[in-house]
Amino acid sequence: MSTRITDPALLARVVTAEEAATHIDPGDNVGMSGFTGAGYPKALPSALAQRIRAAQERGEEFRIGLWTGASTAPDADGVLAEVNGISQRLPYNSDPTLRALINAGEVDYVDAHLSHSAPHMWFGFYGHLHVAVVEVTAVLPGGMLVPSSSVGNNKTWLDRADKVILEVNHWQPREFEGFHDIYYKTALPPHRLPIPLDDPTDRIGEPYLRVDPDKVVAVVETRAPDRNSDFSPPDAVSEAIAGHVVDFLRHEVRAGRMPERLLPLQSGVGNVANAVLAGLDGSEFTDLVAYTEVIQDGMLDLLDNGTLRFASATSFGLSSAGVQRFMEGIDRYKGRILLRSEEISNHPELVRRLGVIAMNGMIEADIYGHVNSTHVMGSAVMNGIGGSGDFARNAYLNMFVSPSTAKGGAISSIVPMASHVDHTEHDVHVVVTEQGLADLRGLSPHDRARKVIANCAHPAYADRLTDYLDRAVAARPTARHTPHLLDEALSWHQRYLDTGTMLPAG
Ligand code: 0RQ
Repeated sequence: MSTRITDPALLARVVTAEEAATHIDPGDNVGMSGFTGAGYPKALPSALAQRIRAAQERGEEFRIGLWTGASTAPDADGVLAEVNGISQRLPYNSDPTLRALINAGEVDYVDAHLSHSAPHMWFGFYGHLHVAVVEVTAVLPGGMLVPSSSVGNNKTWLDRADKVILEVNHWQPREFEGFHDIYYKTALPPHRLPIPLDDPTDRIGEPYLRVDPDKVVAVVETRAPDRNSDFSPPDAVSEAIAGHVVDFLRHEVRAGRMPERLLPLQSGVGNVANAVLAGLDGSEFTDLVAYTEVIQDGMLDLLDNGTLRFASATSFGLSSAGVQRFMEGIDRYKGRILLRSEEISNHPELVRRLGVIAMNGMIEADIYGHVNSTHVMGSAVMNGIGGSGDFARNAYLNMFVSPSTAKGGAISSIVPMASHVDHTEHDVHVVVTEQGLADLRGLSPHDRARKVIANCAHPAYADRLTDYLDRAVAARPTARHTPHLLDEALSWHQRYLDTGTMLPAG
């Protein structure tokens, strides 16, 4: 197995995952690799979960703080959540077992902007990092590491942790060497300099992560796949959403607000985001570039047929079929895909300067254009804000997309007042559902509300929303800028809650 480790000193540190797990102690903060189910450690978390369970059986408390790039998988977050071994989690989670513990109040979840996670670690906002556990593709002499299918916060975890455990995954293609661009010239204020990235295709760093070999306490070899969740095939609803988005992009080009090759695209995670990319497939748009976080299957399609020329991201988020396609054609993608640290892929200044078009999913939008990306019924977290705020707040143009209803039509995704706000009316440009698209730029709150209801609400809810707005306007003659009937707005979600079935699955 050891062909992937060519540093003799680090080769000598190869141990089993169980031995490696003994380097993690109760109360440690552990920085793991992993982003959208890609590049997370495959063996160490299960071994650590066993160690935690054994300690619990002896009556000892054993929990860790778990920090990552973004989401991992059942064999990382999931196994640790099953033994209730996580006390604090940041910056993003989508694992259902861990989500249930977070929503039960058992785990402190710090739902942070992804672009903040590495700098906030460096600023000392999160406390001390004891151990880094990072998956890599290969270990080269002198502690040079070929990263794997995500970069996330790995640079920061490797630099800041007292101890490092490396997982060398032979399942990850050795050809990954050259797919990464790790920027090391970051500094803390007041010594920060502009990041010299002028175009999404620019290389500004090095192809390798670096680790101080003296900090490496264990190396584990694995051969296990990433999470590789499959996507639902686009249905009529997601195809309609994609159609509205693509028509709107055409409209923006015709209006002279965007070049024919558009501006760099960012697309969020999930089925709807993937379907929007599928909507660009077969359109007249070609030669586009992406400056995004995650490369989902839809982006591979676009790269394959020339719609997309280049994609900069921090991670893959492919289905099993997508992985197979990527692995078979890996040489074709080399030079057209670059993975960066998430502090660069999501950097607000770069997103603003490059003029990114940001397209992200949402849970609900209110009539005035406040968007909730994270909380069902205002209280139960679904996944987290992830990179949606990094991109939306700084984008040239942002769009939030969602079916107009959830749970088989039982819930309206357009509501009088968002039950939780991640993106405010000041940030949100365009709201899209299968019903239509509301372009909110330059509109007053009242006009935004009429447009969101008319264009985006499902017909089963539109009249109720109009009635709400009419009565709010009538009832608040001296507060008509953004009128609300507070009791009614706040009780809008209560009838769903009363049914007891609408909270996210744990
Ligand atoms: O739950 O499967 O249990 O029924 O939310 O909803 O419609 O499948 O949509 O997969 O596109 O996810 C906002 C969650 C949308 C995602 C969100 C329930 C719905 C279903 C998923 P079930 P869909 P998607 C870059 C950008 C934040 C992070 C982000 C997300 C589940 O896009 O996590 O944007 N975004 N990052 O039933 C009750 C509603 C609901 C609702 C949806 N109004 N009420 N439940 N659901 N709307 C990537 C990263 O940062 C890593």
